[in-house]
Amino acid sequence: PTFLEFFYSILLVFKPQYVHLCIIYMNIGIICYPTFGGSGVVATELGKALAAQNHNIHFISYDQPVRLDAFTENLFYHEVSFNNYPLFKYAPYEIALTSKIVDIVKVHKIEVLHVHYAIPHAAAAATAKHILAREGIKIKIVTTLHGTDITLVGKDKSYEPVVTYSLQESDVVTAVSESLKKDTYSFFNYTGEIHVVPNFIDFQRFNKQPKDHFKKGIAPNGEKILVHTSNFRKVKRVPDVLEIYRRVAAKIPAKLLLIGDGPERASIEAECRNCDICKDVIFLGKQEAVEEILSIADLFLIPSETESFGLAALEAMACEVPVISTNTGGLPEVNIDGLTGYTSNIGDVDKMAADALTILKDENLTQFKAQAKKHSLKYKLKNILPLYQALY
Ligand code: GMT
Repeated sequence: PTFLEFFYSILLVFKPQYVHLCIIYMNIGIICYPTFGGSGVVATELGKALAAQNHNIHFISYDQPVRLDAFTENLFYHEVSFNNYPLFKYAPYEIALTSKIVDIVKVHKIEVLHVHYAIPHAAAAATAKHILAREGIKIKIVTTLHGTDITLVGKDKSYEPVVTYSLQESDVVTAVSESLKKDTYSFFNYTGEIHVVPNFIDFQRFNKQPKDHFKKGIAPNGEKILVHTSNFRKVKRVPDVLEIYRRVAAKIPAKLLLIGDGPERASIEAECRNCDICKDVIFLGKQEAVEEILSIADLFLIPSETESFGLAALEAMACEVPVISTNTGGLPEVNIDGLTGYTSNIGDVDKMAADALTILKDENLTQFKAQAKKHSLKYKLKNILPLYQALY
């Protein structure tokens, strides 16, 4: 390594909080899904943190990212709009995105494109890179894999050639957990390096807040409060959440709060209305201030079939809420079995309920809460941001 690289590595290890001082401010394009999903949240929070360090950040997406809520002079949003002509059966979003990337790179002198999610973002970035190269403009692509792009979409053989090509065309590939890195190597013919950069938390926001009045309203008789947050897709196994809750509520007074919305919600809610637990299960829908609800929770349930990291679990832990999860994907890297909660095989609702009851015992709960919080601190923004900056 050069002297500067050596100096930088030392700084990164021992004083990561000062790393930004030796970085030249860059023009960075961030391409992400704008929705409530974890990949959009990570991309947006990352962009905001980079802008706070004086980089110029340009978000490119089809809608304003949900967490991009405040004005900053060096943070921009460029909407990808496209017309669907009668000839097109499907709107050509990827082509509109590619053209937008080319335009923004030229106008704003973007040096690095950080794309979140392989399909179609990394593929569009790769095409844009080639178009720009023909005009003598060089850009670098950092692709971050978030999970479903690899574990679900990527496994669909019809997407495999494009995902492999997108990985090969990226200058840097990152994955959010060791598990996702392993899956990527096993599903795709990609031999380049994959850097693991986990999800992170902004502890200024995700902290246990004094919300006792709110807790009394939900659980007036001191019932334990169980919480689940998701996009209600099949992969989240929300029926397992209800089964775990049913077993817990049979033993101790408890309430269940369900946050989020998605394709499975209507049927699950309808089914819930017809059964005995209905009055103690509250569907809250999409919520902005998740941290306020987590602040009154005693236990977080995430029995997903696959989860590359589990940002929702980490957000819960940051608010001192222990976690019951499956042991799939990156979840065991986040939820440490026996310390921050418990992990189980997919669908083993009996064990998950028994573990939940163990955690909720008054003599155990305080310790589990403290351990969950302590472990979550490993993922503070200050620790993770320099890892991306070093890659840029
Ligand atoms: O959880 C989801 O279904 C949303 C999904 C997404 O693509 O936005 O989240 C994925 O990325 C998050 C951020 O890296 C991870 O924390 C989630 O674990 C991951 N979801 C799955 O793997 C199912």
